Amino acid sequence: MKYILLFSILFLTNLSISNGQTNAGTEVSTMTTKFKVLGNCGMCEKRIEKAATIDGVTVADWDVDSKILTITFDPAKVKPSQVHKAVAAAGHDTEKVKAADDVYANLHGCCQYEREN
Ligand SMILES: [Cu+2]
Repeated sequence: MKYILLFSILFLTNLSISNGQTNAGTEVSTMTTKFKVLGNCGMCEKRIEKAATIDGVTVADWDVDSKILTITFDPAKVKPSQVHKAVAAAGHDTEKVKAADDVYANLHGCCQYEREN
């Protein structure tokens, strides 16, 4: 009986150590989200994607037809709300954050999209 108990303890100990080792690897996990950003053309696309690529954002892709911005980001480094702010600061209204009127007014003529209220 003693031996069985000792063996069980050793077995359980080994098991937990090997589990600890398999979990020790550091993986960077990213998340992807989409939201609407207003804009018109290819120039807007470049401006929006550049503005959205702040620290922690690995991919930013805006679609001119659907007006949807897709971002892939590291949630440990950046929150989507920060990307909304960065895009709005470049002159483009997002679902959550509106660009300042003077920044919008300074956009190239063809980029002055119709604003929603
Ligand atoms: Cu444009």
